[in-house]
Amino acid sequence: MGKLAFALLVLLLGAVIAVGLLVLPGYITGQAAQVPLDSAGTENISEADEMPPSEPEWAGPAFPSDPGYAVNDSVSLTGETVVFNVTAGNFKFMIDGEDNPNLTVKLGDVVRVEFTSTEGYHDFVIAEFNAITDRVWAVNSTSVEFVADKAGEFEYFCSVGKHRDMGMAGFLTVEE
Ligand SMILES: [Cu+2]
Repeated sequence: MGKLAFALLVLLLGAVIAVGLLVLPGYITGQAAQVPLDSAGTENISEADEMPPSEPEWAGPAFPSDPGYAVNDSVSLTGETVVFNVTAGNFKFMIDGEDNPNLTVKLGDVVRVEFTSTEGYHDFVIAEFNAITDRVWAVNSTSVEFVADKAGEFEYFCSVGKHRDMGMAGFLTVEE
């Protein structure tokens, strides 16, 4: 190999390495900067990871799967249907701008929850009544209806990921 060819090869290698050093770190940090942030400034990675679009249809939580309409015989229906329009975001439920409001109904009421995700991927669950909506992405709606056939205080929550622990929970009070 001639000296000139060797010098050119060295120059070429040097140029390739220099470009690699300059471009690669910028590329990597550029990728990292693209992690989506929610309004609170926290990283949104886990939520996106929880439900890749290719995941099979959710089979539902491991709660008893009796139909939600199995009304306790000793409870007489009031004939009233109470409708709650609940929206969900990261990471709270809202009704009329109030976060995780206390819901109150009477024993024997039919309860209907009209549920809309305005941000992220969520559901609405009250395990004791087997009340479980579909899981929906923003902006989509679903609903669930059940009979409040037990008196007491029952937690409603989002069963997606750790959303319940992250603040997506409140209470339904069923008054006798
Ligand atoms: Cu959620």
